[in-house]
Amino acid sequence: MTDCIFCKIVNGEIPSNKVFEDEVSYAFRDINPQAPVHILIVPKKHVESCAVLGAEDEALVGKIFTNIAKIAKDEGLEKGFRVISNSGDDAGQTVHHLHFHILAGKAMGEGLVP
Ligand code: DGP
Repeated sequence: MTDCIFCKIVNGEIPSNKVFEDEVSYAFRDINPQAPVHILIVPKKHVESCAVLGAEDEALVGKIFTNIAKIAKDEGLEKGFRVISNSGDDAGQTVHHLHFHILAGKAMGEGLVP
């Protein structure tokens, strides 16, 4: 998509602090970190959110999650990390390109919703 920020990050039109890349996904540090470690991993292909995933995306999402495990290992997140994907307005999704937040570096407790 031509006006999508994350598509522009994936294709290098907007600079980013890259953490990891493979053939289907790209991971980079969030511009507005909400934890000491805050990484976003996105599919290279434009997918709007979790809400539109279909059977054809199962391998892609599986690969993204094994990549999350790799990133967590490389970043030394042995003490734990949280993975969040906001989908739609009520969830507070601001960038409409599927992304998974990887948050770590502090104790976050048990609650998920403020
Ligand atoms: P969400 O609210 O789940 O849609 O999160 C979008 C995240 O994307 C938010 O934490 C800030 C981040 N973000 C937005 N624009 C940019 C950008 O240009 N570069 C980087 N690195 N992160 C961005």
